[in-house]
Amino acid sequence: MTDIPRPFRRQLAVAGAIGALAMGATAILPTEDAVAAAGCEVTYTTSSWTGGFTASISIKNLGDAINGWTLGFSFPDAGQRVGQGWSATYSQTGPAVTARNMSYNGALASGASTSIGFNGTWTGSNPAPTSFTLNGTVCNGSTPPTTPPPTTPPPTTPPPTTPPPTTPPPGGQTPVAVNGQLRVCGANLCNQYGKPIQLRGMSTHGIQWFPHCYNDASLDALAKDWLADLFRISMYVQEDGYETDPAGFTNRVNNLVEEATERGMYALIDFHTLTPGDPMYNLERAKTFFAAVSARHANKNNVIYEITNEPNGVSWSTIKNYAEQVIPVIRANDPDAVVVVGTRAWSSLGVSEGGNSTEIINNPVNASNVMYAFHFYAASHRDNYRAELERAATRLPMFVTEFGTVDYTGDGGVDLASSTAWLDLLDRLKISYANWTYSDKAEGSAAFRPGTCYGNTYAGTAVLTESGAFMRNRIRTPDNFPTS
Ligand code: IDC
Repeated sequence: MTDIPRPFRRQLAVAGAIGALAMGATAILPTEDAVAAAGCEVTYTTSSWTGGFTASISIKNLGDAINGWTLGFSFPDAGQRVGQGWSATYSQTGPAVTARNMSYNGALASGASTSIGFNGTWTGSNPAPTSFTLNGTVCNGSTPPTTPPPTTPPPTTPPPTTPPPTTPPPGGQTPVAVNGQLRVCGANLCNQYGKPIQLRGMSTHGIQWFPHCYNDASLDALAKDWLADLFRISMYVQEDGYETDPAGFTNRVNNLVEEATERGMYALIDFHTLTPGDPMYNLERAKTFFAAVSARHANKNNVIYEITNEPNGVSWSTIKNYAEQVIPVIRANDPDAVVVVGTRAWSSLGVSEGGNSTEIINNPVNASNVMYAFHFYAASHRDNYRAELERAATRLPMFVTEFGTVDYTGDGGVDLASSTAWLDLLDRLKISYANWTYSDKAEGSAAFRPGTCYGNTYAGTAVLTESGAFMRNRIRTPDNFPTS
Protein backbone atom coordinates (compact mmCIF):
# COMPACT_ATOMS: atom_id res chain seq x y z
CA MET A 1 0.00 0.00 0.00
CA THR A 2 1.40 3.36 -0.94
CA ASP A 3 -0.16 5.36 1.82
CA ILE A 4 1.82 8.33 3.10
CA PRO A 5 3.60 7.88 6.41
CA ARG A 6 1.25 8.83 9.20
CA PRO A 7 3.62 11.27 10.95
CA PHE A 8 3.78 13.45 7.85
CA ARG A 9 0.06 13.40 7.36
CA ARG A 10 -0.45 14.44 10.96
CA GLN A 11 2.33 16.90 11.48
CA LEU A 12 0.44 20.00 10.49
CA ALA A 13 -3.04 18.87 11.33
CA VAL A 14 -4.83 21.63 13.13
CA ALA A 15 -4.94 21.79 16.89
CA GLY A 16 -6.98 19.10 18.51
CA ALA A 17 -6.35 16.55 15.78
CA ILE A 18 -7.44 13.10 16.76
CA GLY A 19 -5.92 9.93 15.44
CA ALA A 20 -6.87 7.75 12.53
CA LEU A 21 -8.48 4.45 13.13
CA ALA A 22 -6.79 1.19 12.54
CA MET A 23 -8.75 -1.36 14.47
CA GLY A 24 -11.40 -4.00 14.19
CA ALA A 25 -11.49 -6.90 11.80
CA THR A 26 -11.39 -7.07 8.03
CA ALA A 27 -14.81 -7.70 6.61
CA ILE A 28 -15.72 -9.39 3.35
CA LEU A 29 -19.17 -8.46 2.15
CA PRO A 30 -21.03 -11.10 0.16
CA THR A 31 -23.09 -9.94 -2.82
CA GLU A 32 -25.53 -11.89 -4.97
CA ASP A 33 -23.16 -13.06 -7.66
CA ALA A 34 -19.71 -12.45 -6.43
CA VAL A 35 -17.82 -11.76 -3.28
CA ALA A 36 -16.75 -8.14 -3.22
CA ALA A 37 -13.85 -7.27 -0.98
CA ALA A 38 -14.60 -4.39 1.36
CA GLY A 39 -12.29 -2.36 3.49
CA CYS A 40 -11.76 1.25 4.42
CA GLU A 41 -9.65 3.65 6.38
CA VAL A 42 -10.99 6.81 7.93
CA THR A 43 -9.04 9.76 9.27
CA TYR A 44 -11.00 12.15 11.45
CA THR A 45 -9.37 15.37 12.57
CA THR A 46 -10.94 18.26 14.40
CA SER A 47 -10.21 21.84 15.10
CA SER A 48 -12.29 22.85 18.08
CA TRP A 49 -13.07 25.87 20.16
CA THR A 50 -15.47 26.45 23.05
CA GLY A 51 -18.75 24.93 21.98
CA GLY A 52 -17.87 24.37 18.33
CA PHE A 53 -15.62 22.43 16.05
CA THR A 54 -14.77 21.67 12.44
CA ALA A 55 -14.31 18.01 11.53
CA SER A 56 -12.32 16.98 8.47
CA ILE A 57 -12.84 13.39 7.44
CA SER A 58 -10.86 11.47 4.88
CA ILE A 59 -12.35 8.21 3.63
CA LYS A 60 -10.17 5.72 1.79
CA ASN A 61 -11.70 2.74 0.02
CA LEU A 62 -9.44 -0.26 0.58
CA GLY A 63 -11.83 -2.71 -1.02
CA ASP A 64 -13.24 -3.13 -4.50
CA ALA A 65 -14.59 -0.10 -6.35
CA ILE A 66 -17.87 1.22 -4.97
CA ASN A 67 -20.48 3.44 -6.50
CA GLY A 68 -22.22 5.27 -3.71
CA TRP A 69 -21.31 5.16 -0.06
CA THR A 70 -22.64 5.81 3.40
CA LEU A 71 -20.25 6.56 6.22
CA GLY A 72 -21.46 5.78 9.74
CA PHE A 73 -20.08 6.73 13.13
CA SER A 74 -21.28 7.60 16.63
CA PHE A 75 -20.32 10.55 18.75
CA PRO A 76 -18.93 9.46 22.13
CA ASP A 77 -20.44 12.45 23.97
CA ALA A 78 -24.18 13.11 24.13
CA GLY A 79 -23.69 16.83 23.50
CA GLN A 80 -21.99 16.50 20.11
CA ARG A 81 -24.06 17.56 17.10
CA VAL A 82 -23.42 17.78 13.37
CA GLY A 83 -24.12 21.23 11.91
CA GLN A 84 -23.47 22.42 8.39
CA GLY A 85 -21.53 19.89 6.32
CA TRP A 86 -19.81 19.76 2.95
CA SER A 87 -19.09 17.14 0.31
CA ALA A 88 -21.68 14.81 1.89
CA THR A 89 -25.27 14.86 3.19
CA TYR A 90 -25.39 14.37 6.94
CA SER A 91 -28.07 13.13 9.29
CA GLN A 92 -27.94 12.43 13.00
CA THR A 93 -30.17 10.30 15.24
CA GLY A 94 -29.09 10.36 18.88
CA PRO A 95 -25.32 9.90 18.79
CA ALA A 96 -25.41 8.06 15.42
CA VAL A 97 -24.33 10.04 12.36
CA THR A 98 -24.52 9.03 8.73
CA ALA A 99 -22.89 10.86 5.84
CA ARG A 100 -24.00 10.02 2.31
CA ASN A 101 -22.02 10.82 -0.83
CA MET A 102 -22.81 13.69 -3.16
CA SER A 103 -23.32 13.03 -6.85
CA TYR A 104 -19.74 14.00 -7.66
CA ASN A 105 -17.89 11.89 -5.07
CA GLY A 106 -19.93 8.69 -4.87
CA ALA A 107 -17.66 6.62 -7.06
CA LEU A 108 -14.58 5.46 -5.18
CA ALA A 109 -12.19 3.25 -7.07
CA SER A 110 -10.19 0.71 -5.16
CA GLY A 111 -7.57 2.68 -3.25
CA ALA A 112 -9.27 6.02 -3.89
CA SER A 113 -9.96 8.59 -1.21
CA THR A 114 -12.36 11.42 -0.72
CA SER A 115 -12.53 14.21 1.82
CA ILE A 116 -15.63 15.50 3.54
CA GLY A 117 -16.27 17.61 6.58
CA PHE A 118 -18.71 19.48 8.76
CA ASN A 119 -19.01 22.12 11.40
CA GLY A 120 -20.41 20.83 14.68
CA THR A 121 -21.24 21.86 18.21
CA TRP A 122 -20.45 20.25 21.56
CA THR A 123 -21.37 20.83 25.19
CA GLY A 124 -19.63 18.38 27.57
CA SER A 125 -16.50 17.24 25.77
CA ASN A 126 -15.53 16.75 22.14
CA PRO A 127 -13.80 13.38 21.69
CA ALA A 128 -13.40 11.81 18.24
CA PRO A 129 -15.61 8.88 17.29
CA THR A 130 -13.79 5.58 17.80
CA SER A 131 -15.28 3.49 15.01
CA PHE A 132 -16.42 4.13 11.45
CA THR A 133 -18.27 2.03 8.91
CA LEU A 134 -18.41 2.42 5.15
CA ASN A 135 -21.45 0.77 3.58
CA GLY A 136 -21.73 -1.24 6.78
CA THR A 137 -18.15 -2.49 6.86
CA VAL A 138 -16.04 -1.53 9.84
CA CYS A 139 -13.09 0.56 8.72
CA ASN A 140 -10.01 -1.17 10.01
CA GLY A 141 -7.42 0.58 7.90
CA SER A 142 -5.99 -2.52 6.28
CA THR A 143 -6.33 -3.93 2.79
CA PRO A 144 -8.48 -7.06 2.67
CA PRO A 145 -6.32 -10.09 2.03
CA THR A 146 -6.67 -11.63 -1.42
CA THR A 147 -4.23 -14.44 -0.67
CA PRO A 148 -3.72 -16.39 2.54
CA PRO A 149 -1.19 -14.84 4.90
CA PRO A 150 2.35 -16.16 4.37
CA THR A 151 3.42 -19.03 6.55
CA THR A 152 7.12 -18.29 6.19
CA PRO A 153 8.68 -15.79 8.57
CA PRO A 154 8.95 -12.25 7.28
CA PRO A 155 12.28 -11.20 5.77
CA THR A 156 14.77 -9.89 8.26
CA THR A 157 15.86 -6.86 6.25
CA PRO A 158 16.26 -3.97 8.70
CA PRO A 159 14.00 -0.99 8.19
CA PRO A 160 15.58 1.81 6.15
CA THR A 161 17.38 4.34 8.28
CA THR A 162 17.04 7.22 5.82
CA PRO A 163 13.71 8.40 4.45
CA PRO A 164 13.05 8.09 0.72
CA PRO A 165 14.48 11.05 -1.20
CA THR A 166 11.19 12.79 -1.91
CA THR A 167 10.14 12.91 1.76
CA PRO A 168 10.61 16.38 3.22
CA PRO A 169 13.08 16.56 6.08
CA PRO A 170 11.64 15.45 9.43
CA GLY A 171 10.63 17.84 12.14
CA GLY A 172 7.80 19.62 10.39
CA GLN A 173 9.98 21.27 7.78
CA THR A 174 7.21 21.87 5.32
CA PRO A 175 7.07 25.23 3.53
CA VAL A 176 4.58 26.58 6.08
CA ALA A 177 6.50 25.18 9.04
CA VAL A 178 9.64 26.98 7.87
CA ASN A 179 8.17 30.27 6.71
CA GLY A 180 5.11 30.76 8.93
CA GLN A 181 2.93 33.80 8.48
CA LEU A 182 3.98 35.75 5.40
CA ARG A 183 3.88 39.49 4.92
CA VAL A 184 4.80 42.00 2.31
CA CYS A 185 8.10 43.77 2.94
CA GLY A 186 9.10 46.40 0.43
CA ALA A 187 8.40 44.91 -2.99
CA ASN A 188 8.87 41.34 -1.70
CA LEU A 189 6.98 38.57 -0.04
CA CYS A 190 8.75 37.84 3.24
CA ASN A 191 8.62 34.98 5.70
CA GLN A 192 8.37 35.05 9.47
CA TYR A 193 12.07 35.93 9.64
CA GLY A 194 11.54 38.97 7.44
CA LYS A 195 13.45 37.38 4.55
CA PRO A 196 12.24 37.53 0.94
CA ILE A 197 11.02 34.19 -0.33
CA GLN A 198 9.51 32.71 -3.49
CA LEU A 199 6.65 30.21 -3.35
CA ARG A 200 6.35 27.76 -6.25
CA GLY A 201 3.28 25.70 -6.88
CA MET A 202 0.29 24.77 -8.96
CA SER A 203 -3.21 26.04 -9.61
CA THR A 204 -6.27 23.87 -9.80
CA HIS A 205 -8.40 24.02 -12.92
CA GLY A 206 -11.94 25.21 -12.25
CA ILE A 207 -13.05 23.26 -9.20
CA GLN A 208 -16.57 23.11 -10.66
CA TRP A 209 -15.24 20.96 -13.52
CA PHE A 210 -12.37 18.97 -11.98
CA PRO A 211 -13.29 18.25 -8.34
CA HIS A 212 -12.11 14.67 -8.80
CA CYS A 213 -8.55 15.89 -9.45
CA TYR A 214 -8.19 17.17 -5.88
CA ASN A 215 -8.07 14.28 -3.45
CA ASP A 216 -5.69 12.83 -0.89
CA ALA A 217 -3.52 11.09 -3.47
CA SER A 218 -3.17 14.07 -5.79
CA LEU A 219 -2.49 16.51 -2.97
CA ASP A 220 0.00 14.13 -1.38
CA ALA A 221 1.78 14.04 -4.74
CA LEU A 222 1.79 17.82 -4.95
CA ALA A 223 3.25 18.18 -1.45
CA LYS A 224 5.58 15.20 -1.32
CA ASP A 225 6.55 14.36 -4.89
CA TRP A 226 6.44 17.79 -6.50
CA LEU A 227 7.53 19.41 -3.20
CA ALA A 228 5.24 22.34 -3.97
CA ASP A 229 4.95 25.28 -1.59
CA LEU A 230 1.69 26.62 -2.91
CA PHE A 231 -1.73 25.33 -3.94
CA ARG A 232 -3.99 27.80 -5.74
CA ILE A 233 -7.68 27.01 -5.47
CA SER A 234 -9.46 28.40 -8.53
CA MET A 235 -13.08 29.00 -7.79
CA TYR A 236 -14.73 30.36 -10.92
CA VAL A 237 -17.55 32.74 -10.11
CA GLN A 238 -19.40 32.40 -13.42
CA GLU A 239 -19.32 29.41 -15.84
CA ASP A 240 -21.25 27.11 -13.44
CA GLY A 241 -19.12 28.23 -10.51
CA TYR A 242 -19.78 30.08 -7.25
CA GLU A 243 -22.85 32.01 -8.41
CA THR A 244 -24.76 28.74 -8.90
CA ASP A 245 -24.22 27.49 -5.33
CA PRO A 246 -22.47 29.96 -3.02
CA ALA A 247 -22.62 27.80 0.12
CA GLY A 248 -21.50 24.67 -1.70
CA PHE A 249 -18.52 26.34 -3.39
CA THR A 250 -17.51 28.07 -0.17
CA ASN A 251 -17.43 24.67 1.49
CA ARG A 252 -15.41 23.14 -1.30
CA VAL A 253 -12.84 25.91 -1.08
CA ASN A 254 -12.70 25.59 2.70
CA ASN A 255 -12.17 21.89 2.39
CA LEU A 256 -9.29 22.31 -0.06
CA VAL A 257 -7.68 24.91 2.20
CA GLU A 258 -7.77 22.32 4.98
CA GLU A 259 -6.14 19.78 2.68
CA ALA A 260 -3.33 22.21 1.82
CA THR A 261 -2.92 23.06 5.49
CA GLU A 262 -2.60 19.42 6.51
CA ARG A 263 0.24 19.08 4.04
CA GLY A 264 2.13 22.24 5.03
CA MET A 265 1.44 24.14 1.80
CA TYR A 266 0.27 27.73 1.39
CA ALA A 267 -3.28 27.99 0.05
CA LEU A 268 -4.10 30.75 -2.42
CA ILE A 269 -7.86 31.32 -2.59
CA ASP A 270 -8.62 32.54 -6.12
CA PHE A 271 -11.94 34.30 -6.69
CA HIS A 272 -11.76 33.42 -10.35
CA THR A 273 -13.56 36.23 -12.11
CA LEU A 274 -13.01 36.18 -15.85
CA THR A 275 -16.16 37.01 -17.82
CA PRO A 276 -17.50 39.59 -17.25
CA GLY A 277 -14.20 41.35 -16.75
CA ASP A 278 -15.52 44.06 -14.46
CA PRO A 279 -14.93 42.87 -10.90
CA MET A 280 -17.69 45.19 -9.70
CA TYR A 281 -20.19 42.82 -11.31
CA ASN A 282 -19.30 40.36 -8.52
CA LEU A 283 -18.70 42.83 -5.68
CA GLU A 284 -21.48 41.59 -3.40
CA ARG A 285 -20.62 37.96 -4.09
CA ALA A 286 -16.97 38.72 -3.29
CA LYS A 287 -17.88 40.35 0.01
CA THR A 288 -20.06 37.40 1.01
CA PHE A 289 -17.48 34.83 -0.04
CA PHE A 290 -14.45 36.50 1.51
CA ALA A 291 -16.30 37.20 4.76
CA ALA A 292 -16.98 33.47 5.04
CA VAL A 293 -13.56 32.10 4.08
CA SER A 294 -11.58 34.67 6.05
CA ALA A 295 -13.63 33.93 9.17
CA ARG A 296 -13.09 30.23 8.74
CA HIS A 297 -9.31 30.47 8.21
CA ALA A 298 -8.50 33.50 10.35
CA ASN A 299 -6.32 31.49 12.73
CA LYS A 300 -4.26 29.82 10.03
CA ASN A 301 -0.92 31.22 8.89
CA ASN A 302 -0.93 29.76 5.37
CA VAL A 303 -3.86 31.40 3.57
CA ILE A 304 -3.44 34.06 0.88
CA TYR A 305 -6.44 35.77 -0.71
CA GLU A 306 -6.61 36.58 -4.44
CA ILE A 307 -9.65 38.79 -4.68
CA THR A 308 -10.13 38.97 -8.46
CA ASN A 309 -8.48 36.76 -11.06
CA GLU A 310 -8.36 38.72 -14.32
CA PRO A 311 -10.11 42.06 -14.57
CA ASN A 312 -10.44 43.06 -18.22
CA GLY A 313 -12.09 45.89 -20.11
CA VAL A 314 -12.09 48.09 -17.00
CA SER A 315 -9.90 50.88 -15.70
CA TRP A 316 -7.37 50.53 -12.90
CA SER A 317 -9.41 52.93 -10.79
CA THR A 318 -12.38 50.54 -10.96
CA ILE A 319 -10.21 47.62 -9.85
CA LYS A 320 -8.74 49.72 -7.06
CA ASN A 321 -12.22 50.73 -5.93
CA TYR A 322 -13.27 47.06 -5.85
CA ALA A 323 -10.13 46.10 -3.90
CA GLU A 324 -10.68 48.83 -1.34
CA GLN A 325 -14.16 47.46 -0.64
CA VAL A 326 -13.23 43.77 -0.46
CA ILE A 327 -9.95 44.02 1.48
CA PRO A 328 -11.59 45.46 4.64
CA VAL A 329 -13.99 42.50 4.71
CA ILE A 330 -11.01 40.14 4.85
CA ARG A 331 -9.04 42.29 7.29
CA ALA A 332 -11.96 42.36 9.72
CA ASN A 333 -11.47 38.63 10.27
CA ASP A 334 -7.89 37.95 9.28
CA PRO A 335 -5.90 41.16 9.76
CA ASP A 336 -2.46 39.82 8.87
CA ALA A 337 -3.14 37.84 5.69
CA VAL A 338 -1.55 38.82 2.40
CA VAL A 339 -4.06 39.89 -0.26
CA VAL A 340 -3.33 39.79 -4.00
CA VAL A 341 -5.13 42.19 -6.33
CA GLY A 342 -5.62 41.45 -10.03
CA THR A 343 -4.36 44.04 -12.50
CA ARG A 344 -5.80 45.55 -15.66
CA ALA A 345 -6.07 43.56 -18.91
CA TRP A 346 -6.22 39.96 -17.61
CA SER A 347 -3.71 40.70 -14.85
CA SER A 348 -1.07 41.85 -17.31
CA LEU A 349 -0.33 45.13 -15.45
CA GLY A 350 -2.31 46.68 -18.30
CA VAL A 351 0.07 45.57 -21.07
CA SER A 352 -2.51 43.51 -23.00
CA GLU A 353 -4.66 46.65 -23.34
CA GLY A 354 -1.75 48.94 -24.21
CA GLY A 355 -1.04 50.15 -20.68
CA ASN A 356 1.67 49.56 -18.11
CA SER A 357 2.33 49.48 -14.37
CA THR A 358 2.76 53.23 -13.97
CA GLU A 359 -0.96 53.64 -13.33
CA ILE A 360 -0.62 51.40 -10.25
CA ILE A 361 2.68 52.85 -9.04
CA ASN A 362 1.07 56.33 -9.17
CA ASN A 363 -2.18 55.20 -7.53
CA PRO A 364 -1.67 52.03 -5.47
CA VAL A 365 -4.38 50.25 -3.50
CA ASN A 366 -4.88 52.04 -0.23
CA ALA A 367 -4.12 49.10 2.07
CA SER A 368 -1.04 47.45 3.50
CA ASN A 369 0.16 43.90 2.97
CA VAL A 370 -1.11 43.88 -0.60
CA MET A 371 0.48 42.37 -3.71
CA TYR A 372 -0.40 42.71 -7.39
CA ALA A 373 -1.07 39.84 -9.78
CA PHE A 374 0.74 39.28 -13.03
CA HIS A 375 -0.32 36.50 -15.43
CA PHE A 376 1.37 35.30 -18.61
CA TYR A 377 1.13 32.46 -21.10
CA ALA A 378 4.65 31.72 -22.30
CA ALA A 379 3.85 30.97 -25.95
CA SER A 380 1.90 34.25 -26.31
CA HIS A 381 3.66 36.67 -23.98
CA ARG A 382 7.38 37.21 -24.28
CA ASP A 383 10.01 39.93 -24.02
CA ASN A 384 7.86 43.05 -23.68
CA TYR A 385 5.81 41.38 -20.95
CA ARG A 386 8.95 40.18 -19.16
CA ALA A 387 10.42 43.68 -19.35
CA GLU A 388 7.30 45.24 -17.87
CA LEU A 389 7.16 42.75 -15.02
CA GLU A 390 10.81 43.33 -14.22
CA ARG A 391 10.28 47.09 -14.24
CA ALA A 392 7.20 46.86 -12.03
CA ALA A 393 8.84 44.48 -9.58
CA THR A 394 11.27 47.14 -8.43
CA ARG A 395 8.35 49.19 -7.13
CA LEU A 396 5.36 46.85 -6.62
CA PRO A 397 5.11 43.53 -4.74
CA MET A 398 4.28 41.16 -7.61
CA PHE A 399 2.81 37.65 -7.47
CA VAL A 400 2.37 35.46 -10.56
CA THR A 401 -0.80 33.80 -9.35
CA GLU A 402 -1.35 32.11 -12.73
CA PHE A 403 0.70 31.36 -15.83
CA GLY A 404 0.84 28.76 -18.56
CA THR A 405 3.69 27.18 -20.47
CA VAL A 406 1.47 27.28 -23.59
CA ASP A 407 -0.54 29.99 -25.37
CA TYR A 408 -3.21 32.20 -23.87
CA THR A 409 -6.01 29.78 -24.74
CA GLY A 410 -4.54 27.32 -22.25
CA ASP A 411 -3.90 24.91 -25.09
CA GLY A 412 -1.30 24.24 -27.77
CA GLY A 413 2.30 23.15 -27.39
CA VAL A 414 4.67 23.98 -24.56
CA ASP A 415 7.04 26.83 -25.40
CA LEU A 416 10.04 25.53 -23.48
CA ALA A 417 12.37 28.41 -24.34
CA SER A 418 9.94 31.12 -23.30
CA SER A 419 8.76 29.17 -20.23
CA THR A 420 12.37 28.72 -19.13
CA ALA A 421 13.12 32.43 -19.66
CA TRP A 422 10.05 33.30 -17.60
CA LEU A 423 10.82 30.99 -14.70
CA ASP A 424 14.47 32.03 -14.63
CA LEU A 425 13.27 35.63 -14.32
CA LEU A 426 10.78 34.78 -11.56
CA ASP A 427 13.46 32.84 -9.66
CA ARG A 428 15.92 35.71 -9.96
CA LEU A 429 13.35 38.27 -8.75
CA LYS A 430 11.96 35.88 -6.09
CA ILE A 431 8.47 36.23 -7.52
CA SER A 432 6.08 33.53 -6.38
CA TYR A 433 4.09 31.57 -8.95
CA ALA A 434 1.31 29.06 -9.54
CA ASN A 435 1.13 27.17 -12.83
CA TRP A 436 -2.14 26.58 -14.69
CA THR A 437 -3.16 23.68 -14.19
CA TYR A 438 -2.90 20.74 -11.83
CA SER A 439 -5.55 18.84 -13.76
CA ASP A 440 -5.98 16.23 -16.47
CA LYS A 441 -7.99 18.32 -18.92
CA ALA A 442 -7.14 17.45 -22.53
CA GLU A 443 -5.35 20.75 -23.18
CA GLY A 444 -1.68 21.68 -23.35
CA SER A 445 -1.55 23.53 -20.05
CA ALA A 446 -2.75 20.57 -17.96
CA ALA A 447 -0.02 18.80 -16.00
CA PHE A 448 -1.60 15.35 -16.14
CA ARG A 449 -2.46 13.16 -19.09
CA PRO A 450 -6.19 12.88 -19.75
CA GLY A 451 -7.81 10.28 -17.48
CA THR A 452 -5.20 10.53 -14.72
CA CYS A 453 -7.75 11.84 -12.24
CA TYR A 454 -9.85 8.69 -12.65
CA GLY A 455 -6.93 6.65 -11.32
CA ASN A 456 -5.00 6.64 -8.07
CA THR A 457 -1.50 7.57 -9.23
CA TYR A 458 -0.36 11.18 -9.38
CA ALA A 459 3.26 10.92 -8.25
CA GLY A 460 6.15 10.32 -10.64
CA THR A 461 6.44 11.25 -14.29
CA ALA A 462 4.45 8.54 -16.08
CA VAL A 463 1.19 10.43 -15.61
CA LEU A 464 2.55 13.81 -16.73
CA THR A 465 2.18 15.80 -19.93
CA GLU A 466 5.10 17.75 -21.34
CA SER A 467 3.98 20.78 -19.35
CA GLY A 468 3.57 18.72 -16.19
CA ALA A 469 7.02 17.17 -16.48
CA PHE A 470 8.61 20.58 -17.07
CA MET A 471 6.80 22.14 -14.12
CA ARG A 472 7.49 19.27 -11.74
CA ASN A 473 11.21 19.55 -12.50
CA ARG A 474 11.16 23.28 -11.82
CA ILE A 475 9.08 23.09 -8.67
CA ARG A 476 10.78 20.21 -6.90
CA THR A 477 14.25 21.77 -6.74
CA PRO A 478 15.21 22.77 -3.17
CA ASP A 479 13.65 25.95 -1.84
CA ASN A 480 16.47 26.92 0.55
CA PHE A 481 14.18 29.29 2.41
CA PRO A 482 16.25 31.73 4.48
CA THR A 483 15.68 31.49 8.22
CA SER A 484 18.18 34.02 9.48
C1 IDC B 1 -9.21 28.38 -19.43
C2 IDC B 1 -9.11 26.87 -19.34
C3 IDC B 1 -10.06 26.24 -20.31
C4 IDC B 1 -11.45 26.81 -20.06
C5 IDC B 1 -11.43 28.33 -20.17
C6 IDC B 1 -12.77 28.96 -19.91
O1 IDC B 1 -7.78 26.46 -19.56
O2 IDC B 1 -10.06 24.84 -20.15
O3 IDC B 1 -12.33 26.29 -21.03
O4 IDC B 1 -10.51 28.82 -19.22
O5 IDC B 1 -13.03 29.12 -18.59
C7 IDC B 1 -6.78 32.64 -18.19
C8 IDC B 1 -7.82 32.35 -17.20
C9 IDC B 1 -8.16 30.89 -17.16
C10 IDC B 1 -8.08 30.26 -18.53
C11 IDC B 1 -6.64 30.37 -19.02
C12 IDC B 1 -6.39 29.69 -20.38
O6 IDC B 1 -7.50 32.82 -15.91
O7 IDC B 1 -9.45 30.74 -16.63
O8 IDC B 1 -8.40 28.90 -18.41
N1 IDC B 1 -6.27 31.76 -19.06
O9 IDC B 1 -7.19 30.29 -21.37
N2 IDC B 1 -6.21 33.81 -18.41
C13 IDC B 1 -5.35 33.70 -19.44
C14 IDC B 1 -5.38 32.39 -19.89
